Amino acid sequence: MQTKRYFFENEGPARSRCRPAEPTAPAPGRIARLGVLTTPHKAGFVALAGRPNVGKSTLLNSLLKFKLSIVSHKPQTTRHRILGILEGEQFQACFLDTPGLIDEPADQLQKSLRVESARAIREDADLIVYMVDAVEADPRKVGDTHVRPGTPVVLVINKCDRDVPETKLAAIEAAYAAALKADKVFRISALKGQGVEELKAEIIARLPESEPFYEKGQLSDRWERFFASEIVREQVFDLYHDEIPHAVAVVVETFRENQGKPDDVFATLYVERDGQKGIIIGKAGKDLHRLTERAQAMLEAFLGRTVTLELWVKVRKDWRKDPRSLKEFGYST
Ligand SMILES: Nc1nc2c(ncn2[C@@H]2O[C@H](COP(=O)(O)OP(=O)(O)O)[C@@H](O)[C@H]2O)c(=O)[nH]1
Ligand SMILES: [Mg+2]
Repeated sequence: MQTKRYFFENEGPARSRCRPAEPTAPAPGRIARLGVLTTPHKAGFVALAGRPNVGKSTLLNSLLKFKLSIVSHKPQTTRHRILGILEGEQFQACFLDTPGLIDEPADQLQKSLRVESARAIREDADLIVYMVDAVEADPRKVGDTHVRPGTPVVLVINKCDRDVPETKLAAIEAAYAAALKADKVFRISALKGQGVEELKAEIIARLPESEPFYEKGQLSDRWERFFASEIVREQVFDLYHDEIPHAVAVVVETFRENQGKPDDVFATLYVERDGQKGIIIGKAGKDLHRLTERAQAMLEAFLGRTVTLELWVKVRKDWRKDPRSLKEFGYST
């Protein structure tokens, strides 16, 4: 089995760290040592764009055949730009899963999510995979797509496993393809894997010639502790309702590998009000216990080793409106 590595030293924006400072001369089909002309290596950044909940993270996981990005049926689950690397011998596609383009941000956190998404689309992408939901999309409300003129766009209509009339699909396709100047359209189901291989082939074909940006074999640029906090957050989205999941930030305080014993992962869940703390913990701590058990099992499956997960709950009043707390919890402001 291929070994998975998730992290790269010195976390930071992918492009600033990995792009060469000066453009390098194009490689016109490098000559291998024996004088045989080899196919040039291709590599590039592919932004997954679109509104929250259209299925961007599901597509990323399907492309990677590995669950890297957390998914839930509730909107705004993804809060960070997540890099997922798909590679072969001659290519490296660096996917940027974005939180999504929220129409009307309600607080500082949502504003930050929107800015982060727009930035990934504008600055980092060699190719944009713009996704719309076959059921929810309204061809009359295309809105601001944030796509920079000149960036190639592939339009993806997702959730085509759902029952949607052809006339509606055609109208969505026409409206979005025109607004985005997309030259290719795919109808897929990221959930069922329908059309994903064809989309993948198209993406790889469009990558520019380039050396790899990341060491081969690497799956992401984040530390394992980042994925630990995401896995806890995903379980919060799964187990709690209404406003609760949106009001929770997870900070991993300790991630310690222990020789011959389970790793220690200690994390704090920040909520906005005392009442939310009570709900997370539940009667006699029952709900927090269930959350801890489930998140621990998911984390162990992700890491492929045993861990001891401990969770604490603290109140940080209205943290979603407070730039300092947002920064402390790892959100760009
Ligand atoms: N029926 C159907 N549901 C999907 C499909 N892709 C994603 N979903 C669901 O849509 C919801 C949002 O997916 P997610 O990947 O988190 O969307 P994101 O916010 O764009 O990243 C989840 O409940 C997914 O299971 C699909 O192809 N078909
Ligand atoms: Mg997502």
